[in-house]
Amino acid sequence: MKLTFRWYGENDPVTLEKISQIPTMTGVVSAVYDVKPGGIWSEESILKIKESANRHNLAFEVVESVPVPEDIKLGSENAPLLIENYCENIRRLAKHGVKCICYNFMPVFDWLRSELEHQHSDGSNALAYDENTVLAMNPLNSDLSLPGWDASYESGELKLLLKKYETLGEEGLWKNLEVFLKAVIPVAKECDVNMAIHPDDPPWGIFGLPRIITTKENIRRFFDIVPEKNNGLTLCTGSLGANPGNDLIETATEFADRIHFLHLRNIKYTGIRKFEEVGHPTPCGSIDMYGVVKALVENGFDGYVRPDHGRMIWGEKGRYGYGLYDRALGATYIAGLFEAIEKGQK
Ligand code: DNO
Repeated sequence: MKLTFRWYGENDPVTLEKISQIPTMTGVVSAVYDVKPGGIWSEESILKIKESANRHNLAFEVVESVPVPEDIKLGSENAPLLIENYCENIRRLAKHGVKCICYNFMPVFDWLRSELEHQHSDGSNALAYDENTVLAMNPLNSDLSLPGWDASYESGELKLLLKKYETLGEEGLWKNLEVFLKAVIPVAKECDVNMAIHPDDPPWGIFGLPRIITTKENIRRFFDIVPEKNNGLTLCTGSLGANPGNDLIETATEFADRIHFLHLRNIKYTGIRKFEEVGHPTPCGSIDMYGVVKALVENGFDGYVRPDHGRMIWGEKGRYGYGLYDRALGATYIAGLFEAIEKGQK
């Protein structure tokens, strides 16, 4: 496996130097942040990330994310043109050494949380989710804003989008995903890039929005649309694992050869559709981190791995989920898990 760390670019307070000091770190996961979804990334911007990373002995082989614009997900009139732009981004990224692209097909919202600074008793804080609180913030019935999403949409625009997706429904979204995959995966294959869809977070529909990358059965359906290795998955333990009905070990075992990117995050269930994010090690939460890694290693996983969201600890303030300290602790824990499991196999 290759241990990586998310880096939000030159303005990220978690600098490349700090990232490079984390033991066994091999590369950054980043993106071009100043182009709107659907636009084409300049080679200059791509090269700039690569060269900055390389100056710190870090590779830039994973992009998270090349966002899929709403018009592709909705199958709007301009979807074919936007899909062509998407393919062009794959070609350009491949040309500069990118080997894996993470993206998602979640309508409107990417991740959703009810709290960004949930206080833990030890003085740390983290992201948390409580369905009752989230439902009370339904932007269709209220003007309450969702934590993390306040500035993203005008309320009128958001309501319109929600209505369009309600009409589209799950099968409509599957259809548009199929159109996208059938155009994009052949290009990825030609460029030797692995596409890795991120599961929906949380993995169920909300506010009437369809969500489809939610269960093992749906992931199997997703793979069957284009049965190529390049049509792969980002296994995100915290996202899929938010539904205790999702057996992560079974999922890891069945799909190991199609999992190109692994997001390791632990969460603790505190009720029905209620959880908080915790430290990465298994005993901190409800996810069997060891079990997931073991299932992957035993089934030949050899992809990229990154610690996902960390708590804010030691007084750190920063981008929610993406501070340095707790993610760095997570990284060394992950490196230890892999070393022990891989050596134990021999
Ligand atoms: C949240 C991340 C997601 C992820 C996208 C991938 O912290 O895991 O925003 O990057 O869903 O497209």
